[in-house]
Amino acid sequence: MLELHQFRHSAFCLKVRMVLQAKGLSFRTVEVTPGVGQVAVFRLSGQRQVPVLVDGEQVIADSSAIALHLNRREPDPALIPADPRQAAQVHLLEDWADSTLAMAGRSSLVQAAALDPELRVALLPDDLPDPVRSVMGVIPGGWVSNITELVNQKERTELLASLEQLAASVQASPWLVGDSLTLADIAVAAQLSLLRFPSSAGAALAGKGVPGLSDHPKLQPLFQWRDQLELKLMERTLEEV
Ligand SMILES: N[C@@H](CCC(=O)N[C@@H](CS)C(=O)NCC(=O)O)C(=O)O
Repeated sequence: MLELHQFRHSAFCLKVRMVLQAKGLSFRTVEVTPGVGQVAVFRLSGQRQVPVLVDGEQVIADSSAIALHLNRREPDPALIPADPRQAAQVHLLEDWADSTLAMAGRSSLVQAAALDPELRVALLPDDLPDPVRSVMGVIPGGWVSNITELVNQKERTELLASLEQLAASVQASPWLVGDSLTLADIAVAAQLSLLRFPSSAGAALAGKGVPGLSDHPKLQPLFQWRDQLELKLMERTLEEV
């Protein structure tokens, strides 16, 4: 059985779960505790970040490397198009999602959580005892340890412009590249979870996110596209069971 070592609310881990679902592969998740739990991740994979996939004897770190591994292991449906032009577009979009979108999404979410105790508590791991959760909720701005985490206005404007382009694209076609699901759709949809959590994030977080973006009228088609994609992938998993 495939084993995914993850943080539940990490967008990179969501990306891998979506690839596994698209391929109809069953897997089990191992929840890693941030900090202490990463020592075991290091022993397992030689580095401390999640996601890490264990496939029999093979241990693979990094969501892009895992996606490529799974695409080779289970070629159907192909998440990377055979056509080299489309394959290049998928690669570039995935790279944009994993770098620019991931960074802007993360800093926007940290900033939103610093201002909103309820969001802060909802982001904590489920297994924390209640007294700890309530203390974490009231520490004012305790989340923002570093001023570089704060998004500046220019970054926010550029992020919004890119997201508006994507919203227009998904209104024209549900697939960002070509005419079927690719890794580009999955990588973008996964990172959007930081801006507005999908229903798979659980009741405490679903629909919550970064004010000004999660509720931006021009971005609603994009979040609806993401929700539809998540539903399609969940149905695919149920069909396989
Ligand atoms: N390039 C990596 C990024 C993975 C990543 O940033 N993982 C974060 C969680 S979202 C992590 O493990 N952070 C803990 C740390 O850096 O110590 C990928 O695509 O998998």
